[in-house]
Amino acid sequence: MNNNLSKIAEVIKQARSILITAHVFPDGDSIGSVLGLGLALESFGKKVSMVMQDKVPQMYLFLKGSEKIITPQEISAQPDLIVFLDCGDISRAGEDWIDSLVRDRTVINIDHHVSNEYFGTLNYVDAHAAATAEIIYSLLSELDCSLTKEVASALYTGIVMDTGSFQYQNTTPGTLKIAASLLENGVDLSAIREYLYQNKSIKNLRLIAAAIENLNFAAGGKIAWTYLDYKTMEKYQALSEHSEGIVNYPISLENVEIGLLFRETENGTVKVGLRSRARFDVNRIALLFGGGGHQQAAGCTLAGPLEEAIKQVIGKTLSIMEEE
Ligand SMILES: [Mn+2]
Repeated sequence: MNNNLSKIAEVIKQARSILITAHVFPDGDSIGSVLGLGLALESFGKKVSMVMQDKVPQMYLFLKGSEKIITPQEISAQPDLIVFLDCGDISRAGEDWIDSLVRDRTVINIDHHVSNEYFGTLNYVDAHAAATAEIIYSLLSELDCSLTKEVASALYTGIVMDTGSFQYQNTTPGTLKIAASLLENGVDLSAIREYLYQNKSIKNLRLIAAAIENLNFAAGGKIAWTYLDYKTMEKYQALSEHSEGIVNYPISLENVEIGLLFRETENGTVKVGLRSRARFDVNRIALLFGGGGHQQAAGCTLAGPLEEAIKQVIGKTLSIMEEE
């Protein structure tokens, strides 16, 4: 069950030391939400620790305050409140560090994934919010917090990235109103465009080329899938962040209803990204393999090997497509 945002604002106001975290392999929304809330709470005089298990990808380092995001090993303060952002369950924040920390502490869970497990002491999950950053915007207005340029830019980045620049189905009139208000509060649109879209590394383009080379089809062209094996990642010395966005290529083709990217990691596990148009719910497929996400964008991880992961996920995708 959801608590209301005013209750959550109340609990935040009472806390002195607050730890804010988000999911592993951080994306624009998780980083933007952590920074938006973290910087705003710092301005209230709170002791804030912004913690992420994985490094902030290069492309987001332009956001002011990103240098304050620390790893779990660097945590020095004992928080009296822990806030999870953009995490469907506790383990999304990582392994080995978070479980002992949440024990006996108040946990606030703010998220927009349909698959959210309501694991917090207080929960606010809005699956209709395009981004967690959208919810943070509303929370900050509950807190009567005026938006600085830094906070507005962080939240705007989260919304831009989770809506595919306001293209995806999740973009609502409310999303655009919030974006408008963020622009009014000093977001520098051309700086954000350059950092997010005109700042790609050659490694990213090499991986796109490889993914297009590996493109396959099923269900008479309604499913398009591709893969990046670890050999290819190694060949270009690419990190997982260099494969960001590639999952959108298969779904960009005409007549394709579901697009998938399979990426083999160093330890042999396979990360699967799924995208769909309005007609199919890829969250259902991701859930079958212990993952989750949204109707039109979801993900999961399989043990591997790569060929076996492809066989299993494409098999389930075919049967779900037949059902719907
Ligand atoms: Mn998100």
